[in-house]
Amino acid sequence: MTRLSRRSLLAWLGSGAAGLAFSGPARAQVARQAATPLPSFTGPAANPYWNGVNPFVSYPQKLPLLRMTDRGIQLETPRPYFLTPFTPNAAFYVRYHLDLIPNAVDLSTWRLSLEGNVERPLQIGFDELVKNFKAVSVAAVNQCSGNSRSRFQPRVPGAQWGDGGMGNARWTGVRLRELLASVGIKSGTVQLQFQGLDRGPGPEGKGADAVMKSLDLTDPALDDALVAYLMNDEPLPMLNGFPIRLVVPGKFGVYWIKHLTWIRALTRQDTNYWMATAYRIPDTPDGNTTPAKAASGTLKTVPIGHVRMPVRSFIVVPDGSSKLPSGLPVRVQGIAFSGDGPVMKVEFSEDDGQSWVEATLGEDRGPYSFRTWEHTWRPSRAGKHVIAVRATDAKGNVQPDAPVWNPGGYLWNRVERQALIVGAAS
Ligand SMILES: Nc1nc2c(c(=O)[nH]1)N[C@H]1C(S)=C(S)[C@@H](COP(=O)(O)O)O[C@H]1N2
Ligand SMILES: [Mo]
Repeated sequence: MTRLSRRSLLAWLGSGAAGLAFSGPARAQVARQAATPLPSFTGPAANPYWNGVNPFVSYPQKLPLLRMTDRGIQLETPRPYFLTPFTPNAAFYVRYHLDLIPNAVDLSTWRLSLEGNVERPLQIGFDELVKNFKAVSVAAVNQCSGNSRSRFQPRVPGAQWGDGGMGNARWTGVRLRELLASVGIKSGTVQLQFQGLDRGPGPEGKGADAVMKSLDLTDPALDDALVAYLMNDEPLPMLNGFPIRLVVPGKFGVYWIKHLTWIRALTRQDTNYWMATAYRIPDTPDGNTTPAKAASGTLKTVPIGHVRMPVRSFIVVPDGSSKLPSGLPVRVQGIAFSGDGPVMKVEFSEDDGQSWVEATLGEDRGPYSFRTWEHTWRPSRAGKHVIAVRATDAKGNVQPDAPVWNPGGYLWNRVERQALIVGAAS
């Protein structure tokens, strides 16, 4: 983090503003909507998987985002915000499972609780967390495991995300391992459980009324995990987890618990609804299976936390919303990322994935960040073109051109395409 932003946060704490927390209704305030479909959907060469036709909706601290559902709140980031490597906080997507989300947190009484199988249980205040522990920053992509679920064939239930169920930010906070060391994790601990402030009648009732996610104590992803209080050098928007959230670089967003308030050392595997029933993937290569196998009832599954986010890349512009002038070069731009080691290569195809050339990578902002890329494309002819992009990560994983299928609608990372029309010379 920049020293400046940490200093200003400390000043903000010192000013007493911390006790006031944020106000403004964040819940069930379904505000101004624009029913105008997005250009990229209606354009001559539509790619409905970016954006779709959902209405724009405004929530506190947010720019108009695409409404997926409002109970719980799910808002998708429109495509143009992915033109920059860091997704603005006000445009960052939002995903909640439950209805009762906080619209203010009083930092004078709020405490993060470290409990369970620990030597010295701790209740730590926000300002102590900021002042008494070393601040660390990491650029990391937060992606919902169901991002792009709307592509699944056959369709699966769940939020029908286009590609905007993801975002990249610079997260600043305290290393989880350092916090754990300060309370002393006792032997016999197998998992750490994380829980936030939101509540509500969950799916299936039975103990699902608070989202709780757990990771193995020995999971190397926890070495990189932060308890974050800044997002792009500002306090977290309420809808993204104010005052703190867990950040687990490389893992899907479901583990990035918002409004984090309880960390528990467990002596046995967590069997709560959010681990044992929800967010499970087939225990197969790439989490792939078939509808028939899923229906058979014999499919063995594991929590999605057993895997890291597969490598993906996206074309952001051009978006197909207007004809491209013929005879002129086209600057194609996008982003790529992987939860499993940095992106090493991004390739561009002008012929629907038949032949590939290497694109130029942008600045390296760390292994978990969006990596921007660009390519100057000179269309050889007028008419319809389908361009494509694919990325390769440091482990040698390359995006497949075959779609994945599983009943949860998780792990989509097929090669992306964009149809375009190059205008005939006049
Ligand atoms: N407290 C809490 N944290 C949560 C969730 C939730 O419902 N409650 N949803 C998770 C899921 S499934 C995702 S994809 C991410 C989304 O993060 P965002 O809303 O900040 O974009 O938050 C995760 N953290
Ligand atoms: Mo998610």
